[in-house]
Amino acid sequence: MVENYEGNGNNPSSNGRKAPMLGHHEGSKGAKIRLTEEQLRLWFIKYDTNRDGNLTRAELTEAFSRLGSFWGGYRAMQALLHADANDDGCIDEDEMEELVRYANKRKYALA
Ligand SMILES: [Ca+2]
Ligand SMILES: [Ca+2]
Repeated sequence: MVENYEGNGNNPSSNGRKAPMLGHHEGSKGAKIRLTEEQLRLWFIKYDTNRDGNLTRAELTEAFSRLGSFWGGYRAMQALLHADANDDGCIDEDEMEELVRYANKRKYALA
């Protein structure tokens, strides 16, 4: 007979906060903070460097690179493929939501 050790649902850690401390030994980047969709939106808006309301591929590349992506240019291209609905090569305000959703799925975090 094999006993089922997961039989009871009581989690002994549920009454005390058992904070997972992973930060110090996880690479050299330290703790990361996940960005919310709203923060991502503000982030991308910040990288609309010429303030024309559109994020070009160059601006997206910079934004993704600063998010810690080693492949900012590649990410920018992928983001455009996902979010550039009218295929004009940049993200306008209407397409921003989809861009944010795409970026959020990649789980970007500030180092
Ligand atoms: Ca722009
Ligand atoms: Ca577009």
